[in-house]
Amino acid sequence: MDKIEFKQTFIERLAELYAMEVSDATPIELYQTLGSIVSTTYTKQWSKSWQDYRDTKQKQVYYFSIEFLPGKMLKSNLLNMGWLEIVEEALSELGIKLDDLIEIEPDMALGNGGLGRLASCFMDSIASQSLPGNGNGIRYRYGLFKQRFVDGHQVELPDEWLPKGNIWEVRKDSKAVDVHFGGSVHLEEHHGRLKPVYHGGYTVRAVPYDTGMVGYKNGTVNTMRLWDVAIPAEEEEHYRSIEDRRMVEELTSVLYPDDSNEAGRKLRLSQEYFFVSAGVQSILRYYKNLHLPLEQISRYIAIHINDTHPAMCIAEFMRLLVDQENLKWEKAWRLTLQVMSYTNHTIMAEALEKWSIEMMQDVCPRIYQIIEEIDRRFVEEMSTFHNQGLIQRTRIIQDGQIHMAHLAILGSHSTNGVAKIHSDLLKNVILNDFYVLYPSRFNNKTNGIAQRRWSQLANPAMTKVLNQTIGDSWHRTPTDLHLLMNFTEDDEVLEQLAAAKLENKKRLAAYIKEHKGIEVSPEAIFDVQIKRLHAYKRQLMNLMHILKLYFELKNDPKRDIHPRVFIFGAKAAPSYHYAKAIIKAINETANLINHDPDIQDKIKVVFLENYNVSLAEKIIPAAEVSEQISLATKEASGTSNMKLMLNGALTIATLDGANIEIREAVGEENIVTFGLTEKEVYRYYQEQNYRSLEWYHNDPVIQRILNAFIDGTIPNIVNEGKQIFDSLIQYHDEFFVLRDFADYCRAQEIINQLYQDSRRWNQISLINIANAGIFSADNTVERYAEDIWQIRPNPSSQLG
Ligand code: 26M
Repeated sequence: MDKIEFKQTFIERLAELYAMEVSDATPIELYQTLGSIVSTTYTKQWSKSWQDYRDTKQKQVYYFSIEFLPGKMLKSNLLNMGWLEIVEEALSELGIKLDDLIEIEPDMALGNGGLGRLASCFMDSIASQSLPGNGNGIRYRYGLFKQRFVDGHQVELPDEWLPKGNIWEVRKDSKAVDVHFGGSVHLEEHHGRLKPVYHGGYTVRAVPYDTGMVGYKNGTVNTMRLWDVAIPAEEEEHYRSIEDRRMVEELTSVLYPDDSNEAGRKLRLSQEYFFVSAGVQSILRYYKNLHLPLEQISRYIAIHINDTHPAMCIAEFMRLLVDQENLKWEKAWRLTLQVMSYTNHTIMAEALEKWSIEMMQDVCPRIYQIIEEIDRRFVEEMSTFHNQGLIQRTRIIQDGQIHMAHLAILGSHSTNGVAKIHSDLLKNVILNDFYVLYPSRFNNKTNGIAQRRWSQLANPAMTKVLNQTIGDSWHRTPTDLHLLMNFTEDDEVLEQLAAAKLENKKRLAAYIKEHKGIEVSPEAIFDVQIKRLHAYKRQLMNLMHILKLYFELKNDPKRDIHPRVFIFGAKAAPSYHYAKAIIKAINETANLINHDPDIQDKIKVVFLENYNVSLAEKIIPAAEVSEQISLATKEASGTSNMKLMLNGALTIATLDGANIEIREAVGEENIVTFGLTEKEVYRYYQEQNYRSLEWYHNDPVIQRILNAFIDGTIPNIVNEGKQIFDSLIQYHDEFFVLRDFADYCRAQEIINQLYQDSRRWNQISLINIANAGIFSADNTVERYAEDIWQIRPNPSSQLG
């Protein structure tokens, strides 16, 4: 499609849809028109992709995830179709700014953070690598809450994204499946086999909404299938009361907003079974239509379990094979292991999913029976070779609870962590008992990011410099960013990259002015911490360092520091009071410092509201310092670290998660690390000799800062300040904030010094960009495809 053709099509489509001309149309109408052209264009490739997969019987992976976090899709679809530039120019010739239309689309925010965003980065890369892969999840009517600040407190508002119209989804009533909940089950003998007989309970209909996942200039369009719930027409009489109907509707109404705490709610378990059962049933229906022997299903189908939330896939697959397809248990179990694989995303104990037997029996009694049988056979088989201690620690059902991670590991052929250190911790510490039993199942797949979204799409200024300097092969081969290493001494390139950064900083400064009314200088260092608010991520340590600088400047207004803007973006789970206290403390500190004339704008603190994918796309290109300061061992991988380095930010980091691999990639001169190491953290655990109180008593700087939380220095935080103070002193500072604080301040001073030498800084920035290529999710999914899923690129995709 060329520009003239596109303009023609645009004018025609606008007339067809709205009987309007460009000059009369509102931005929403223009957006809908553009979206309609984009989606009708890729629809042909979409049906061709799945027909290819079906007709040539290619093995496909199904990525089961209770969260997907794609953000906005218009620009990324344009980019991947190779249309971005032409459309931008054509629209501008029609007097339309593409960026204005892009802003209209609501973010699809059906995820909390890292895990959901990773799933969406994978969807992009799977399609871009021409791999036959599908997403399977839930179409929540409300995504992650919208965050507002009222007097510095977080307030949550519902995310009503659907009424604004989702132009990308296609409802497929003909592909609906039924899911049964509740009631009771007993087994009856039937032709020499035990068959389940169901009593009571209720059946709901799962209706899929499919969204095209457009690959990067390769003609591949895959499917992300999200399930909505409906009452089956023939079951209407069972759902007479309003309560009954509401109970059904509730199933897909809202995303649980907690990414750290397993609350054990029945509705959550029902959501899990709902999308698992719908997904697995529809996969099996597809496979049976291929008319291949069931025994060979693992040659054609792989199912990936993203964290334990979809772990019931294992039991549901067994149910269908045994109850419906009449396979022998042993054969069904062999197939299940071959088909299933699992990724672990956290070692935080409170996030590990467990369900009580009663609740599982209540929600899906047949699934409970099957899990019980898996557990029984495991204990029986292991008893000949292994000691009871090991068996009791690894079995699925313990103390009346079902351990979902145990189910996921025992019922799959692969368990992976998301960064080297994390995978090693799984093997050697957290899941060591399982590693002893099944060493070959364990592997690492370091996370990656959708590189094109986080460079070309979010940062056109930098992209332009890169294209002029090293060509554009890095668009498809991200490791070609390494070509930039030939320019570490090229002043012109260094200046151009710095100019691009300055341009992005100016834009962010304007956004900050508009949304927060805070004036920040684009000459200041833009220091960014963007991620969910969590104690282990230690936003509090960042805040303490800000207070340290503040007190130093109050004492000595001439103190020589380069002006800095500290930028935060973070949502706290609504029930996570401690995290909310930290938000309030940051907001009040921001107020205090930003309005203090003594500070002369040397430090500014900006907490941007409602951090989401779209806001990330505004902040990251302008960032110069990337705060990755979790306590070592706690952040499984992190992915904002990768996005920020790709955009030329310097990382200030603990040796945690993927930070370690970032350091390997850039070299230790080009990252600033600090803090306890994994070994030191574990030594403290072993010897139980960390006394945070001593660090408070022995360090006057820490004392002054902590006192500020309780002595009124930071205003309006009487309760929050006390809660924070107590967490560090009375409750022993679980995440070693005081222990790491001095070293963190040392690292921050290195950053300050480095920035004085702008050439050196620009070089380091360039080196970070140059070495970000290995963190492309294109690479990551290639490893999954080869090592775990055993799927290959579609031979008939049109690469290039
Ligand atoms: C639990 C209970 C109820 C509702 C939601 C949850 C829940 C949701 C998300 C629990 C955990 C969830 O995700 C954990 C997560 O996001 N982990 C992050 O995964 C990223 C991708 O692998 C990593 O980069 C991060 O380090 C890791 O924290």
